[in-house]
Amino acid sequence: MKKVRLMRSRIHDFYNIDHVLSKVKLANKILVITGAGISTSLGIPDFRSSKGFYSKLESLGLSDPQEVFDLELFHTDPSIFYSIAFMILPPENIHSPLHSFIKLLQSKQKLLRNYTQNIDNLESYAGIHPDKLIQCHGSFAFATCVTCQYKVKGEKIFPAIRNKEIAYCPKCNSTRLKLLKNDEVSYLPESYGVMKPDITFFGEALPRKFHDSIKKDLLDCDLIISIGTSLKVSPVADIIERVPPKIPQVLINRDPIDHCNFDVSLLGYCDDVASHLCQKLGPKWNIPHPKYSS
Ligand code: CNA
Repeated sequence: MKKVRLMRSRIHDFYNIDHVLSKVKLANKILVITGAGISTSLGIPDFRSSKGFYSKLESLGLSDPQEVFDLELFHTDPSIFYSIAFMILPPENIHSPLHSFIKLLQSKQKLLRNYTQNIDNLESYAGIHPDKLIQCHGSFAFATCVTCQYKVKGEKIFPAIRNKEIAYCPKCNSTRLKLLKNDEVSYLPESYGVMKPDITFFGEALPRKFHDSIKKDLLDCDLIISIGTSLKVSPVADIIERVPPKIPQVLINRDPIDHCNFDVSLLGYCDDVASHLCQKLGPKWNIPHPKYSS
């Protein structure tokens, strides 16, 4: 476990790990914000760390790695996304101890909502209830045809992703092939009949569920815990700014976050920090460690 370090305090009576422990004990409406860091222990790279996804893309010669998730570029050339998506393809039936920690908060009736920026859908394997979960940037759970909106389970397009091939819509593909054969290719958009995973690209609106919930949850919550995110992507990053000042805010992250004013920052690997907290919270706070779901 990396050393737990305390940073600046926002309000006077909430500034150390003991305060976090007592607040977790008392709270019953915890708003948990999560990001890629809660899945890195399973081998899924995050985006912005030195060994993250973006650094890998840079070595592939992409000038701005975020372009891979640009909606316009996807329509112009879906092969770019499909050539690298295998790198972030989520494993199935697996979750981290940190996912178990969130599930434990839910089981103890303490979880108001988990706002996750992750697209790996691992929260569902951990048993986070759909009502308790906002997948702010969508997920790989489903994929939709950009032409006819036909929807399939995400797993259906995983083989194509693994093979670095574009996944085509089972309904539109025969028309696409016919049009191509008839030499009408110049009229055919590159993305005709292409399946797009239901993840939110830059240039797309966040799912409605996010906007419907966040306003009320900010008024209702009694503790915010932000875990494994650099908080660099709006509007999720803005949640922290919008929290009423009386609500204590805790960060659990490997690296410090300097642009937000958390009351307490517990710096370290989130699985370890969560285990440490649970150990201190007592014997009824056991988080299961096996990473595979039963
Ligand atoms: P990010 O910007 O890459 O930040 C990740 C943060 O997590 C960094 O601050 C790291 O210090 C921290 N971190 C990494 N590993 C650990 C760990 N084991 N314990 C604690 N902290 C750790 O990623 P964000 O989530 O902030 O950015 C939002 C993007 C990332 C969303 O749009 C996601 O869709 C996207 N993303 C998701 C996944 C996934 O679903 N697993 C993977 C990669 C990227």
